[in-house]
Amino acid sequence: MRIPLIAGNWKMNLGIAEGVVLSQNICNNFDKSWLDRVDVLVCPPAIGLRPCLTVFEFERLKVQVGAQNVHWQPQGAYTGELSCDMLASAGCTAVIVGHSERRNLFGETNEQVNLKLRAVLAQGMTPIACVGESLAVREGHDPVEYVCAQVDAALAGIDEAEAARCVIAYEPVWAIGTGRTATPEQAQQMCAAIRALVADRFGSDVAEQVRVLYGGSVNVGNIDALIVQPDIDGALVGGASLEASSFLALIKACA
Ligand code: G2H
Repeated sequence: MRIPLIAGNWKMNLGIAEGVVLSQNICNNFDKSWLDRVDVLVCPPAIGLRPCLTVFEFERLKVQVGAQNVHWQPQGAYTGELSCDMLASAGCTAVIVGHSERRNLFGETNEQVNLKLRAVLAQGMTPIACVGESLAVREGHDPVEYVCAQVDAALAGIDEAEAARCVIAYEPVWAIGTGRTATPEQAQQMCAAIRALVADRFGSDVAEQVRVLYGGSVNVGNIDALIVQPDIDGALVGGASLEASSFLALIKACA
């Protein structure tokens, strides 16, 4: 039985003070019994990781913090980058890798996503590997084949135990921040295909453990129809994670 995961991706929003206020507002209205049924993660900008985690720790609320990106090398001359060890030292337990904004705006390749995912696993943290097709791929090609190739590349070179610790987030690029969501059926079809691919590569036991999230304009109005899909194990949430009220409503809907 997979426990759903609601992960908030704050992207490049909220400075330290604003992030602490949002974290405190999440705590103030959080029903702790939800955590019996759903895992909750927030991914602030890197400077907010430790301050936000301090709020959750002070309130004794087991909300985890994760990073939005990482470099795969342990240290060295990589100006502006952060290593897995650095993120772990800030209390991070998860890292988003291969978000479409990283792929499209910063040229991140499938090979780099794989290096990052393997470094995150080696550190003992949870990688959240993002995959998803553009509108051009959805309309002109085979989106399932395209997305499964991204998953295959992201998970290359890892073993079954490592694969079972991965989270995969299906985020169709055409649904990100656009207000346009995939229908629950479209999302389910792709998440099922991803799970089938994991089963083919790592076995059905691993496929039953891997959490597959949906992301792309998830909000209070569409979460109910998404979370009841058998292969959707939660959501990676951008815009709706920036307000405590909407983020809490999403958590409650999955609890
Ligand atoms: C997709 C998602 C979070 P939003 O990028 O990863 O953002 O919910 O704003 O579409």
